[in-house]
Amino acid sequence: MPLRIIKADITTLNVDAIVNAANSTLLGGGGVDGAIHRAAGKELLEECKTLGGCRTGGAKITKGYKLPAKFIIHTVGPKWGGGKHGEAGRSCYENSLRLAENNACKSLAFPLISAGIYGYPKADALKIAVNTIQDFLERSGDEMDIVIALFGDDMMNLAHENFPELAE
Ligand code: AR6
Repeated sequence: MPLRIIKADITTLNVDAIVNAANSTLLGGGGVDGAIHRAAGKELLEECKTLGGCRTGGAKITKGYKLPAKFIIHTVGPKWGGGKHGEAGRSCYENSLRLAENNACKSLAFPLISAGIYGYPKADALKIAVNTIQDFLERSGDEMDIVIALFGDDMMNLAHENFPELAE
């Protein structure tokens, strides 16, 4: 199955690329961003400093350094502000998928962008993620194996409720 929802620490996944839920400086932060920078090592920050930041909804790629993943795709999710940001959420996934495709990635893992510190309602964030990824897979002919890596049992319960056919 080209899209699955799994429970995992994204930094441990052996895939071509993982996506980071970064901020517009691309210089690190808390949440999954902090975990990725800790696991990848100091060289990641050095490369990030050369990128000149990233706008909300955009994406930039670096090497994976000490991670099992070859690449890290850094994207900046929208901050929750009451429901007007669905498009920015979608473009995070679309731009990340495009970068992965352009770098010949065959496997990709996403965290649930904006669903932590940026405060997006988790069920909405998950629907945006699944819908946007499924649209991409349909267009591209299921050429990539994609997982959404969720952190914790509560998040997995949400996945089982909303997308039982995708959740492991
Ligand atoms: N693996 C998978 N998912 C994780 C991991 C992990 N190791 N760690 C956390 N999550 P967040 P955002 C989940 O806050 O909301 C940073 O400071 C987490 O439970 O990491 O987009 C950046 O620099 C949640 O469901 O990202 C930005 O300033 C999801 O990942 C800001 O946070 C996303 O939560 C971005 O906020």
